[in-house]
Amino acid sequence: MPKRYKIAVIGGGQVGGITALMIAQRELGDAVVFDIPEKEGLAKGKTLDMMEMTPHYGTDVNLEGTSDFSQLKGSDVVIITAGVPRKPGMTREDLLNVNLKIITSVAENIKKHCPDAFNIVITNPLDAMIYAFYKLTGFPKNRVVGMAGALDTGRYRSFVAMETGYSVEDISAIVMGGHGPTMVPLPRLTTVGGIPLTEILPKEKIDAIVERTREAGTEIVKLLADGSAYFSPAASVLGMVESYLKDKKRIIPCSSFCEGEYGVNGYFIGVPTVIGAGGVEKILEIKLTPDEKEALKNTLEAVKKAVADTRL
Ligand code: A3D
Repeated sequence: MPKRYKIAVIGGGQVGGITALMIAQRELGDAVVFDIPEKEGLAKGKTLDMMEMTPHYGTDVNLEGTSDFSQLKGSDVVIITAGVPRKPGMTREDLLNVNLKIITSVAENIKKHCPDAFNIVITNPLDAMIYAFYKLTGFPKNRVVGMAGALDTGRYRSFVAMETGYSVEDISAIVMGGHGPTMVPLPRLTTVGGIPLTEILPKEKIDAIVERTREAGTEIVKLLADGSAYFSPAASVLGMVESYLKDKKRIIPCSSFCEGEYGVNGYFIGVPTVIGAGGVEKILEIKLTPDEKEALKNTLEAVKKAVADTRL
């Protein structure tokens, strides 16, 4: 029988709200937006407003806001955006203590009410929060994944498009590693319409793009002055959700649990990940140059430190 999917969005703030909006625009499924009791009105108000938007898109989806976890029962996908975002001058790690408490409560409740869902964590510091969610729920590794690489790669592709003037559609790239300044964009594997980027732009320009990508989140935090990016993070998670629900088997850089891949054991880190009906179906291992390997080792140290701070 044809099925209508149910997608739970935890946290109805900026990222959660825009994610629900995009789910409705793409008619991916019905969405339930969960927030704390003090923000239930916000979740209900935003989703009602979006319901009243659907005639303009011609999309038939049901959207609801709630502060009752039991309303999430039967969700196929859970997207976790609950948590405090950065303010200017803060690193993602500064959010650890407050967001760890939030993730702990979310994990307990998701385990109880949505034991079979595919879970995507967005809350920062991502490298630590995805690990915490995995440990606290005990869910299998194929059903827990972090959204970071999709966003970092999208940012990098935008900067390449801005610099070259060519269509963003034709820019294919990958950014690996942790979600922070140690991330590893890979210019060697970047192509523009099939042509290596290294043949299109001089080294200094590519280096500048790599640097800007590493600090892209901070660039937006400084400009907004009161929170972090939300449009591009929401768009980035949508591709992951769609690939899972439609079994598309897209290769998306995701924070996936590695057990030996790239020499990483027992940590989530950004790697090329195949997402299909089985969730995280496979991590693709590519041969890295010695410099790239070194950069990955460096980013793994940052991930390990963030994870150690969770004491889990
Ligand atoms: P914001 O607009 O403040 O929304 C967060 C929402 O979470 C608020 O509505 C809160 O009420 C809600 N919340 C707080 N505690 C709970 C709880 N226990 N259960 C459910 N909901 C709760 O922030 P935002 O949407 O801009 O950002 C959300 C998170 O995503 C932050 O931690 C950001 O740092 C993070 N983020 C990560 C990325 C990545 O690429 C990994 C990108 C953008 C944002």
